[in-house]
Amino acid sequence: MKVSIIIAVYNEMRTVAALLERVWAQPLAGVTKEIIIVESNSTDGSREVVADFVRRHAHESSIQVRAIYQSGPMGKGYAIRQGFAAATGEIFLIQDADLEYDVADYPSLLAPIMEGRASFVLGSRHMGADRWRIRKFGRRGIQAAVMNAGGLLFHGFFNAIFSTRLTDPTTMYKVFRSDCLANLTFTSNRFDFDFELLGKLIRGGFSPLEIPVRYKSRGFDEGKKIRVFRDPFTWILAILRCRYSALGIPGKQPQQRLVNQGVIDPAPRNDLESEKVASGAHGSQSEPFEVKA
Ligand SMILES: Nc1nc2c(ncn2[C@@H]2O[C@H](COP(=O)(O)OP(=O)(O)O)[C@@H](O)[C@H]2O)c(=O)[nH]1
Ligand SMILES: [Mg+2]
Repeated sequence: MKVSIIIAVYNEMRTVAALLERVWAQPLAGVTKEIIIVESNSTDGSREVVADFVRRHAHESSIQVRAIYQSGPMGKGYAIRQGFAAATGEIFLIQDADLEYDVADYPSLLAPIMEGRASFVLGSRHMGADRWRIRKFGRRGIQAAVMNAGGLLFHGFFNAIFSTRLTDPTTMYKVFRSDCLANLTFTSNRFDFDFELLGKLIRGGFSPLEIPVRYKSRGFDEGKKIRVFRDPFTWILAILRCRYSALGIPGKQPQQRLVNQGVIDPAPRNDLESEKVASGAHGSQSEPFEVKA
């Protein structure tokens, strides 16, 4: 069995090198790892870190590493969807490029799928000790408390709309058999994609199994990219839209086609020539891609 670990990276210089090495080194019994990094032309050096990681590991046969280089940031959701389109594993696992979650949780997240007990697993931050105060943000206690309360509000809203009792619908760790996506199409580009993916998988008949995971929150001063005055509205819309609109069964709805945003290895850099390639202006390396789901 192969697991595709899909990592969205934009301006994560503080953590991306450590995260990639941890993902690489995390032992996984019984599965092959495929690491797919989607990088969006970071301005802080993250692209060079990704390119270096890919170069160093390109010739390993045990773990496949690939990068998709976008010409600019189009949102985490867009990046993950592009990763899905390139992934070849039987299991997909979404990983952020920060260190908020712990890759040591991979084995317990994958086990239920590998053993055939579940098709879809969520890593829940709300099942362990200290389960309601997951964000602390050091001295910014009030900000953290507001975020914690907001998180619970959204969880409650999601559960009410979908008639579920999930403890952590907004977790990053969404792990599922790739064939669960077979009949689904997606349109969300930012963090609303989290809700769209979850909602559509649930409507597709895959109810998630929740497994407790570790979590150490980072604050906005450490690179968090959610925009408090922008993103929550897109989440409400995404929850309502994916609960009440068509699921996107092929034949009834054309597949989402996203053209000329990605280039799969070899790594282009930030210079002019690579920009042309990355934007699909010319060159055989430029491949339009189609979201598989
Ligand atoms: N490739 C890419 N990654 C992004 C973009 N926006 C956010 N990300 C990544 O998405 C992940 C989650 O972002 P983060 O701010 O930690 O969100 P949170 O943990 O859900 O609050 C990080 O790895 C970001 O680098 C984007 O436009 N492009
Ligand atoms: Mg994060």
